[in-house]
Amino acid sequence: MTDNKSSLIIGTGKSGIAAAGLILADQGRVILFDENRELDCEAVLEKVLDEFMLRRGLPRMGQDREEVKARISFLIGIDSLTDDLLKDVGQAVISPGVPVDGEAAVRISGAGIPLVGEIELAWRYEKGRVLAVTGTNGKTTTTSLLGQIMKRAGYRTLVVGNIGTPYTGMVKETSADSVTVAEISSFQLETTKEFHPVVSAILNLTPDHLNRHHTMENYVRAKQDITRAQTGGDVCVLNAADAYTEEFVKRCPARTVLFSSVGELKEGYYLKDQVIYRARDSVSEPLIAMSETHLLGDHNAENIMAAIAMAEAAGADMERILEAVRDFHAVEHRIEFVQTVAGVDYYNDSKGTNPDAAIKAIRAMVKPTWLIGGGYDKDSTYDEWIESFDGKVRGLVLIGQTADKIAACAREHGFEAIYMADSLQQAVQICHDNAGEGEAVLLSPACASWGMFKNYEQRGDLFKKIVGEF
Ligand code: UMA
Repeated sequence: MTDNKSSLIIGTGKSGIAAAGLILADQGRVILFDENRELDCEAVLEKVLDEFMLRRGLPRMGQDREEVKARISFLIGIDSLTDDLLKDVGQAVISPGVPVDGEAAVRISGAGIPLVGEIELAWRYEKGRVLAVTGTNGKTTTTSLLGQIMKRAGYRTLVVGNIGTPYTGMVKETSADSVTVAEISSFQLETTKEFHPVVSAILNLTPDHLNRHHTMENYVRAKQDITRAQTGGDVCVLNAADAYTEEFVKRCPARTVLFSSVGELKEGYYLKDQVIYRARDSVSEPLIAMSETHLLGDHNAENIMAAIAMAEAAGADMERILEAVRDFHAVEHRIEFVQTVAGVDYYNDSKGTNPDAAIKAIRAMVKPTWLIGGGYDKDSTYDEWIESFDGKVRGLVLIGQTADKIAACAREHGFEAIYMADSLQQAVQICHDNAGEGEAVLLSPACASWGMFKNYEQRGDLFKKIVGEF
């Protein structure tokens, strides 16, 4: 902070809490703003205080807690943003889920207050190097894998960002020799300016979040902004097989490194007959076969190639890189391969807690699939999910509160292969009894787990246990 004014934190989710903790640890004052009128301010206050104590390495109780409480206040609901109150605000830190063209942001910038994204705020404190991953799909897998690679290659590595660990919460731990591996969403990129990764990657670009970005052009621009502060001394890894990223090669301010899962390259990384090659000066050498890894599918070959390219550009040794790739397992509960039983592949996508996430899982399936869905009712609609089955789903086995609602929706769309189960155990058994060799079973419920389980992790763990017992 440049003066004594407060920082207004827009949004009090994970991002806002971490940003508040960072500013408070720097002796600043924060005003927490949220549009949710039902917000439990006491609970948020406790979380902010815990975050602050954690960042300062202090015990969670004590005098410091009282002192810092005095530097926190709340504004709830859009009407609370009066010009009078905003006079005391020096900057506003906007959470990724809050639209930059929404009423709150417009009101705040209209009052002359600079809007800073959570990533941009963290960047001001960064002491080491940053490797940043964006793209429509595969970000989390690539980020996790790259994090594992950099650790294996001996670097002090922090993994942050959209993956679920706010960058502002970790940045104080960076040092001149540390490497920050960051998953960055299009929402986060809308508000970056100086954020400067030495290596970036745009994995792929297909329409997503268009309700927020309005047009594909805006969405693509936001993603490309990962290179905004990069120069010729930096590297940007791009997918040669993706029309949007391929087109960016000519305009990218950083040196580009390409990968492709669909054709050989003279320079870069490519997949041929399920083997990943590296081509340099038109000479190719095989690096690793997909069969040596625990990941499946060409989309995962792309994630692996991107992570290898980024790590190599960051100076990691190829032996260590390949060791880490061989050891890496899919991110838990996210289209996670469990095992093959009697020729049937079982996948755990318990993290598919909404129709959108579940659609991605169905799309990733390459075999006829027995799908387990249903759970807690969040008032979602299931039409698009059912439409995404696209002839691939052999049977839909339903559990939980939403079972009847989903069944009715499926029938409306002409899908009749529906089975009802009273428990996850019974649902998996139905799949096991019906699935034939060469088929797959996928737990991807499109619903939260609440009501039957504590969280999606518990649901996914039980699924894996049941499969393990077959
Ligand atoms: N809020 C408002 N006004 C709004 C929208 C939200 O006041 O218009 C308030 C809500 O009432 C709530 C808070 O803002 O209290 C939520 O903020 P948020 O939506 O930014 O969520 P966070 O918990 O801070 O989590 C965010 C990311 N969420 C989104 O981008 C929607 C998380 O990504 C990220 O892991 C986390 O920061 C840490 O960096 C999640 C996500 O869904 C996984 N990302 C999207 C995706 O991957 O597709 C982009």
